[in-house]
Amino acid sequence: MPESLALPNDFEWGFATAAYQIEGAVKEGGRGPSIWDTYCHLEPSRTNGANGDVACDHYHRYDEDFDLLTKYGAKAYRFSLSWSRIIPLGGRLDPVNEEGIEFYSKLIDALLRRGITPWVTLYHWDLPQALHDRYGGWLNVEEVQLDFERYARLCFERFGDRVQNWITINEPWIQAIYGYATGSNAPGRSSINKHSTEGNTATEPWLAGKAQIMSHARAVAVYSRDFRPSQKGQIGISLNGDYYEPWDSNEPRDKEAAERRMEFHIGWFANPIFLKKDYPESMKKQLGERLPALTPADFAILNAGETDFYGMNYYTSQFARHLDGPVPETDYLGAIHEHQENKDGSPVGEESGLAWLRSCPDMFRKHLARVYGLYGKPIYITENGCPCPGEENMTCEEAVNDPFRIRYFDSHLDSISKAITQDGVVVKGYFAWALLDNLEWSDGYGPRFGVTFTDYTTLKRTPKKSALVLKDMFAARQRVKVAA
Ligand code: GBH
Repeated sequence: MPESLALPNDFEWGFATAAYQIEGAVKEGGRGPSIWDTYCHLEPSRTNGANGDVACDHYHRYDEDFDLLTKYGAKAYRFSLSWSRIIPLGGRLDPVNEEGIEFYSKLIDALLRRGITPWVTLYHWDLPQALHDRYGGWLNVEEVQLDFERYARLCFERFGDRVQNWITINEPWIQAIYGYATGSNAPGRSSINKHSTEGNTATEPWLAGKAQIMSHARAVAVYSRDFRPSQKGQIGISLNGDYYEPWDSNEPRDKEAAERRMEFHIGWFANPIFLKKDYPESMKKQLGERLPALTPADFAILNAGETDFYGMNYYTSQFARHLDGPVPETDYLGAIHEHQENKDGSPVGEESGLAWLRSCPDMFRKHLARVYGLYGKPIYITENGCPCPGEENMTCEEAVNDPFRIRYFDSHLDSISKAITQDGVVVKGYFAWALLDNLEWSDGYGPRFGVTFTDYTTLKRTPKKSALVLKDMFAARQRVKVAA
């Protein structure tokens, strides 16, 4: 049998962040407000009083942060651009903020100087507030896709000479569902959340989903026609979604429930984007007219470009149990219950520092095989990580000793190696979430996902042990030869 390496030598790896979670400096350099600035300053607070006004102050400290990347041995770094730093009002006829362009340009150069490959996400949940006010933001499918297209084109024009790896949108599912169904993320719209005064959970998330699918499609069409041929880069999208197993493995309806849950999570976006096909049948059946149709004109746009890779944000897995009886109009899970234990009481994985996140490396391997089998594109893990049990209440001295996180990384890298060598899955890169402890959205500054401890009073950064071992974990797997 021929031998192959557990991980290929050109395997890309590094750390990830997102603009609003780390930058701060929200009123500097001509930046306009985003829906997250507004959401974090609502009264009463919906974010435990936290906001991104200062965050990690990365805006002023990026050089220091990139020195950390060098120290950790990272080959690549994934970060997002704040749309409203670049176009403060967001729209296609609105002025460009040259100071914002200049900021990201310097940041990209600072990475390249260190030999670190930039991976740029155009959108990580921070819609310009002006677009929300002007026409309802992600609820206005026709308008927002044109504004996103212009924003994307501008970024390709200004940064594409140095950036060859693009991610259009981070986790459109979270933007649509948390933003417009549960209201637990900006813009906080919901008809089932007592804090939300506006919104319609039965209809709005499905519009926000279509708006993001079409915004992605337009950016990819522009990149394919006008930029990829000369800039020779690649473009993808980062989708979240847990892996689901049936709660009762002997119950066919639970098996269907598990599959349906993943269609509601992933197929919603991946069918149109990667397969150029309609939404999954299960969604059309349950949602009917509330799911805005993809028309022939939409497919013409989807067909005008090619998405090069599947960005996978993976944290955890769950069990799915079918729901008996009528499905409420506000359901967005696909008529299932989610569980962390199966019928026999076996837990899905070891507990981390957050209730929703259990460590499930074996189901990660199955997830990789399922996604690759269905969509057939090279996969980059664009986020993977966890807070350690109890870390929220630790001092810096305690938190830097993070064996739980080290084991989490190690076991998930093993799953990737097995998926590649034994299951034939094409996985080409891995980004640990996150470079720094940062603003965990509506959970505030409590949960710590970073490989670097951030002291939010002094803003001092201290590497945790996990930051320094990833390099060796990759090197070891790149030396190991396995029979293939
Ligand atoms: C990613 O979202 C984001 O891209 C990133 O910005 C974020 O910091 C990171 O993960 C860590 O969370 O059970 O009600 O407490 C992951 C999406 C959002 C999925 C929170 C799980 C649990 C909410 N996650 N959600 S709850």
